[in-house]
Amino acid sequence: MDKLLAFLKTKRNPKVIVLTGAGVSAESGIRTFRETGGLWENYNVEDVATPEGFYSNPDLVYEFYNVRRKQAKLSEPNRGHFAIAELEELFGNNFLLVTQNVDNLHEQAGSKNILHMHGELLKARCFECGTVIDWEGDLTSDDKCESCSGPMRPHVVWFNEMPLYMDEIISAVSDCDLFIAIGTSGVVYPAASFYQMASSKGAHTVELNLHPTGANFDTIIDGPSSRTVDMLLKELRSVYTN
Ligand code: BV8
Ligand code: ZN
Repeated sequence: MDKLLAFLKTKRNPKVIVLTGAGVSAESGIRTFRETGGLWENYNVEDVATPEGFYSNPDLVYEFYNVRRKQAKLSEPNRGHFAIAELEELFGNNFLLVTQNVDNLHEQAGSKNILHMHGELLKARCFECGTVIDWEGDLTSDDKCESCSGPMRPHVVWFNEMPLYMDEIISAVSDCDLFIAIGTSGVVYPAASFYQMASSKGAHTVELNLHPTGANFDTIIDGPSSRTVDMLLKELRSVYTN
């Protein structure tokens, strides 16, 4: 952490970005994707998380997200989510949370400035007019858009679809002082490239993961995020609590 603290002492009001992945929700009982027991062990990505998969078997895809929506609704935020919300309190308007997660555990833990770049499980979107509405129950092919009666889909970004808020994210990543990736395997692009983008503009990059991913972050803290975010928060408070 010494390198991190030395860097931060040169920054009075640092702009901070946190990028989270499925690992942050793992201790809330939500399965990750690529670990043992992960989602992709039981499902073929192409069948359930691509537009082609949807068109060839919509009911399988509706059901895949209905199962995950039910699971997400039964889950509670864990200490890692709450500690990330406290990071936002520490840095105020200079803080942005970009999440790849489609659950709403960050919101439940009090995070405010959040961009769900891969969409949100508890929302549905009209295929025709793009209207996005809250959706808590099961979604099926019978459900139609209230505005134009078009068919509805989960408001989730599938593979080979453009993630959401990319312009906003890229400009924030290119302008941040501290980039913290928490609980992501760094496999999925473009999210996986953000830390290098931040680093190339002079940011200090930090990885919090159960096991280091091998990516070359400046600071690496391994362990469960329910513990490691608090470790980082303590160090950051020692520099920034006025
Ligand atoms: C796009 C929503 C272009 C769906 C998701 C070849 C090379 C490079 C790239 C590509 C390629 N071929 C195709 C691509 C592009 C592709 C991609 O990156 N593929 C990868 C797999 C090779 N990307 C895309 O398609 C993206 N779109 O590129 O569009 C385009 C351009 C122009 C016009 C149109 C389009 C879209 C990607 C979004 C796909 N949707 N999710 C759903 O959720 O069902 S991705 C999915 O993966 C989730 O969002 C998830 O969040 C994300 C990343 O996974 P992680 O969150 O990192 O989860 P994972 O299980 O992998 O890892 C968990 C980590 O947590 C582990 O490291 C573990 O150690 C750690 N952990 C576990 N427990 C804990 C912990 N850490 C801390 N504490 C713990 N307790
Ligand atoms: Zn519509």
